[in-house]
Amino acid sequence: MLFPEPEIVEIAPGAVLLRGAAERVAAELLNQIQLVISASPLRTVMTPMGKPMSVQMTNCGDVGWISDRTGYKYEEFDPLTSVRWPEIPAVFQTFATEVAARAGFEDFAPDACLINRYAAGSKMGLHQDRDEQDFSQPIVSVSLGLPIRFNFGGVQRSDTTTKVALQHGDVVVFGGISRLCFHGVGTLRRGEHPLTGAYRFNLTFRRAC
Ligand code: MD6
Ligand code: FE
Repeated sequence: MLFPEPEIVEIAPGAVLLRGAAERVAAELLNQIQLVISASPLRTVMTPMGKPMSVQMTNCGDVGWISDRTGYKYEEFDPLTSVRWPEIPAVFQTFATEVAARAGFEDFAPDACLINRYAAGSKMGLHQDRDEQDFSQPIVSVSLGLPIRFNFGGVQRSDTTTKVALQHGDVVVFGGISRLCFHGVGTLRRGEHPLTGAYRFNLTFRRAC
């Protein structure tokens, strides 16, 4: 499913960018994203501080990541529909396992996939992904549609960040000693992409349980 040799750029030890690795499956991923959204709609969530996040989100998988006034957590049921999140589509699962292996993480089997949709003005501040059970498992992140700037820091919030432009089809895999590094993305600029229109989608695959 991958290009034979996606260009691999090391962002930090344990964190790599596989440039364009999702380009050939992008249309299929986007079709499946729409199916997930039709079952568990995109929604605006509140941070524990009581502010709305600028990114809209939904999930598929055994558990889904959500934020509300009580904190960040994984839930088996979609609080909006009160039923389980849709299953992770087979093409997502196969792709995530394949790119993780390319980055050196064999047998990655995600049980959660967060779908974020960015509109012009959406951003994501520096954060750690630390709501999962097993930090030996990496995270796979897929960028689709409009480009954005990715900021990758260290284990302290104040550490300096490496900046990388994430384009349509780019995949970031990070684990190992980078697993708990702070990261975030800049503000999405207005634009038009042939496959996603005015938006950027980001899929993040995790082993949560
Ligand atoms: C984004 N990404 O690309 C935000 N988290 O829209 C993340 O927060 C992220 O890219 C964990 C691993 C990879 C990521
Ligand atoms: Fe993250």
